[in-house]
Amino acid sequence: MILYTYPGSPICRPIAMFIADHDIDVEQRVVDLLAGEHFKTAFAAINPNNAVPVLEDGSFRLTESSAILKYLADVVESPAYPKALQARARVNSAMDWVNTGLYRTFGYGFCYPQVLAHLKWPDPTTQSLVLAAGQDGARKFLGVMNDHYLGGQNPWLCGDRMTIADYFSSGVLSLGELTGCDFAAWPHVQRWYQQMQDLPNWQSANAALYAWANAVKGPEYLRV
Ligand SMILES: N[C@@H](CCC(=O)N[C@@H](CS)C(=O)NCC(=O)O)C(=O)O
Repeated sequence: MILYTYPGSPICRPIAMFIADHDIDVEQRVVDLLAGEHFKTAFAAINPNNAVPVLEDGSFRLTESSAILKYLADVVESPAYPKALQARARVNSAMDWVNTGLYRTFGYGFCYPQVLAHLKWPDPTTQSLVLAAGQDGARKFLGVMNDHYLGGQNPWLCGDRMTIADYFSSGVLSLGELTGCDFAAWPHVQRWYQQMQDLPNWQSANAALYAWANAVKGPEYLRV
């Protein structure tokens, strides 16, 4: 299989970690987003959305990070994507929650506009309003993650086992490293994020995140 990827991406890193954890034979081809390679004809033919990740398994081509994690988990029959109907539905639900809620709010509404020039709002008033709304929204999502997903007896997002929902959400939460966020106000989230970071392949799968955090270090960013 071939994975078109970008090492800093919060939705590609969880896939890289899953591949490493399960020792899957996947060639990872970096698409240089900074150089605009994703807009060139060759890659646009692979993904007309001009975005990574893309997985190829022979002639089968799959876009969307969440779907790719699920596909890979099924290929290797990983217990991280349970087969039992309701357990699987719960994982799907958590991943949709991350993709359409947490990522949109914490990533696009809060972290990215602070560290990515093309996602900053040129007008300072708009930028402040966007960040204030993003901060509020992110706090709400972190509260839900803390109290609903990880509260009680849940060591992992979907119960007592690590699932692909944990992989997926750890990539999104790790964006907080860029703006110096910590999750001390949400102790279950903080404990869970540490648990993810302690996993053997975390450092190698996320090396580009730390390089990126280092490169944008300096300004006093807004934190959650
Ligand atoms: N919904 C897609 C989103 C893909 C996406 O936006 N990927 C980013 C990397 S994190 C990208 O390639 N962006 C290209 C760009 O910013 O122009 C997925 O989950 O795979």
